[in-house]
Amino acid sequence: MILPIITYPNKQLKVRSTQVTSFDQLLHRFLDDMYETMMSSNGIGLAAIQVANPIRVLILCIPDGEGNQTLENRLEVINPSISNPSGNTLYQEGCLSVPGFYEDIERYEALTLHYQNRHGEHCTLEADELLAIAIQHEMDHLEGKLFIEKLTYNRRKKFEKEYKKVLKEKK
Ligand code: QAP
Ligand code: CO
Repeated sequence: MILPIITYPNKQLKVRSTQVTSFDQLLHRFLDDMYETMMSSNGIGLAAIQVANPIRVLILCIPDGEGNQTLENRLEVINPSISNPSGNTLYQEGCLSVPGFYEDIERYEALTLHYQNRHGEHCTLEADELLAIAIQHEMDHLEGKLFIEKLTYNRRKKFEKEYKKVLKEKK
């Protein structure tokens, strides 16, 4: 089932998400719905809060070298935390909740991700490149933060101006 995606400036996006404690069929169905929703909107990452569910869940599907989003790269991340962040990198980010706007954002270049999978099993992953960037972007959603909050004053003003146009065109 494809779920509606909440877009800025909806205040629900500011909510801090809470830990997942049951790894049951309800969660599995929700993860499947998130995946269908992300793929149908051409996304590479989605946090549960973006579909109005404030739980510490995010999914990712980073395209391979040929630009294909394969099932092998499908990643379901529950109750994540990060260790060993290193380096810095700039990437032009976007967000399904801020459609039509892209801007360079600074992130760690590499990190270790600790998380639980859909069965509640504890997992660890070494991430770099786009995967590391996407993890940081999606984990910000769990804290109620959007990438546009990392913009400088002037770039934020540029965003507000451009986004007004996006909203007008959608009406
Ligand atoms: C987060 O973002 C991300 O504006 C995932 O019109 C972004 O999937 C992780 C999208 C950059 C790493 C680097 C955005 C689709 C998708 C739009 C997305 C749009 C259509 C964004
Ligand atoms: Co986002």
